Amino acid sequence: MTMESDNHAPTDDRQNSVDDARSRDLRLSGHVGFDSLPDQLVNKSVAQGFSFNILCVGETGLGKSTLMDTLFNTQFESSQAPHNLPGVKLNASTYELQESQVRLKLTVVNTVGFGDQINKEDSYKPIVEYIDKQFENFLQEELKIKRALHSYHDTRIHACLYFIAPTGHSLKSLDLVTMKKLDSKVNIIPVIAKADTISKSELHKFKIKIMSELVSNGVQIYQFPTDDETVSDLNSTMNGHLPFAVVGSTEEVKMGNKMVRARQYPWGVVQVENENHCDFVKLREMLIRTNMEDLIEQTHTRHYELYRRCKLEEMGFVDTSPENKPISLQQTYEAKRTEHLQMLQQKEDEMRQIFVVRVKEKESQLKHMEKELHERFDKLKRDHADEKKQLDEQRRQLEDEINSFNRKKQQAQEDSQQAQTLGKGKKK
Ligand SMILES: Nc1nc2c(ncn2[C@@H]2O[C@H](COP(=O)(O)OP(=O)(O)OP(=O)(O)O)[C@@H](O)[C@H]2O)c(=O)[nH]1
Ligand SMILES: [Mg+2]
Repeated sequence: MTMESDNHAPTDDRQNSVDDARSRDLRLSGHVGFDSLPDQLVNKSVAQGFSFNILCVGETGLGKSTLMDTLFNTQFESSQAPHNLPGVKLNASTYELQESQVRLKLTVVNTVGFGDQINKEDSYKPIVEYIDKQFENFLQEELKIKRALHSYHDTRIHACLYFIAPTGHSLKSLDLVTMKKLDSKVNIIPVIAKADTISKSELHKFKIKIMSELVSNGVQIYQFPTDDETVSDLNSTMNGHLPFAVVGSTEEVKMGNKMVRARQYPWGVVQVENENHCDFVKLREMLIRTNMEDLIEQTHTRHYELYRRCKLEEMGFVDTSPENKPISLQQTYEAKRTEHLQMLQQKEDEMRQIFVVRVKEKESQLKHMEKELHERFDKLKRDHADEKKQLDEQRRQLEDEINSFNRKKQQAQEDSQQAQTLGKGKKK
């Protein structure tokens, strides 16, 4: 056993980095027991059970449900989708499966009506929305004060089986657009559906064509991991077989003295689990038996991480300041809070100013109106006085006229009386 001694009293800084700097290899003198940690982990995981979620994207009637039934050797509930739906819908069903002691909560999500619309421009949207919604649900659970992640039913999509129609030509633009939109959100495993309908040589060319189209369009499909040396050879060989050409069938046919799952034709039998007939076994091996855990891990560490990062950045959280100094969540929160309060204060001030301006405006308007009223009143008073003056004048003139008329009338009367008296005197 080797032990280094350090007599220097550690400073605070050194204390912080002390764990890394001082970690030393020690040999144990006897059995301690922490070598059971992996077993403890396995037992705990087995007791907890596992969740796995598969999304099947593909045109109506391409054999999605049949392949799922074939892969899990069971009969999931499914019904034929009509071809006249106005848009794409997603249909999720969850099942509890058990094999030996291992419980698996499996969710199968199917696209319904995919590829059936005349305008397929928005076909990818419901799929992207569904995937994002599952990420969002997980993020919300993670951000809760009282989290229950150990009992949380994780519905994030771990694998997306993308069903390509066995045309033998090339990928449709719908396939390329959809895969491009999904590749940063989910592990895509492309499969050529109903591969029994295409000849061997055509299939070979078709596979090469598909892969080159995916590469030239920058579509990232899931690569089986090659870093773990126990499976690196198998996985790298399988990466070379992508996209898997699959055949599904729940029908059993007698071959020799064994019943095998197959599709029977007038000219022969296509055996689902025969590697010379199709890649079904390869798909099952890769998806379920070798890389299920990696698919779950990649979903969490790559796709969910990206969603989480974008979402938190959108909300204004950052890890480093513009000066490249680390910022804690609390600092960001405090800064955001101060910013928010300042904004509120600013808004309040602005509103107060606007209020004051409005009051002033109203006041001056009222004053102006009052002034106008006064002016009108004064004018009316003046007009009234003028009118009165005029009327007085007219009355005076009238009175003068009446007086002069009366005088004239009296004069006339006096004159006529005089004339009468004079006339009588002459007659006599
Ligand atoms: N030739 C061939 N036919 C298949 C294969 N898989 C399924 N079929 C047939 O294709 C038809 C549709 O299969 P489904 O599994 O219902 O297809 P689906 O994609 O789930 O259809 P929807 O859910 O209605 O969109 C059925 O008649 C199947 O028997 C296959 O690998 N090869
Ligand atoms: Mg179906």
